[in-house]
Amino acid sequence: SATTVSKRGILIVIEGLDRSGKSSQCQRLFDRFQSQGRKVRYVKFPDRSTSTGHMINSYLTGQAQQDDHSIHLIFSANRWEAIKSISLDLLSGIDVIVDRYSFSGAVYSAAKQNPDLSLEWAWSPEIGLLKPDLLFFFDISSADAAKRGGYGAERYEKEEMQSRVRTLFKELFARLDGVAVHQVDASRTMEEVAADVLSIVQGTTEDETLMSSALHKL
Ligand code: NYM
Ligand code: MG
Repeated sequence: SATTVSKRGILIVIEGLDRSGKSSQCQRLFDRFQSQGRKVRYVKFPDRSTSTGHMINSYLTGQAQQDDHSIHLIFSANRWEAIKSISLDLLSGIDVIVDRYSFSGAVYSAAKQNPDLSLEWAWSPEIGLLKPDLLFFFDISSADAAKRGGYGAERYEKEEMQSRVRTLFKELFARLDGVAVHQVDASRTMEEVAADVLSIVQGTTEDETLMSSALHKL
């Protein structure tokens, strides 16, 4: 008469510059988990399908202007509105792979060089969101990223901006307590990066705790 308690899923986050290969690797990992029979979900932030996502998309594509604070909080709201569903999925044993998360949220805004948007200010609305069980930072220089077919036409896709974003990612990761980051050299081939990611994922033992803890203040 043993009661079976299924293990919760793990929350995997991949962060990095535009063109660092995050989406391709998230997709690869998703396919791999599926082929192994694991229950898995792929979430991408910003989620452009919701009403906050529509505002974000209009802003990124230059169709709309927004105050820097306002758009920052909308990016954060775009995560908060999804977090309940993510945590329910984790609790029901589904692994969740997340393409960009709070870390992008803080650094892209702080990289705008608006003196009102410090890294601390930009991080604050993320406090209380779920902490990833596994966090990857795909590291690539802005010059190498730009060589990959060049940046697109969206806001922020400029080499100077990306270079500040990269510096701020490193600063944020260095300052965050209790968040372990796996830095991956993303300038290599897709196969090399995938092999690294996979070996780190396989070396991660499932957390026995019922739910992952929350992100804390900087
Ligand atoms: N971005 C992404 C932000 O500025 N704040 C955020 O919270 C998130 C999640 O949106 N240049 C920026 C980073 C990207 C842009 O993301 C669109 P993607 O992954 O290129 O669709
Ligand atoms: Mg992009």
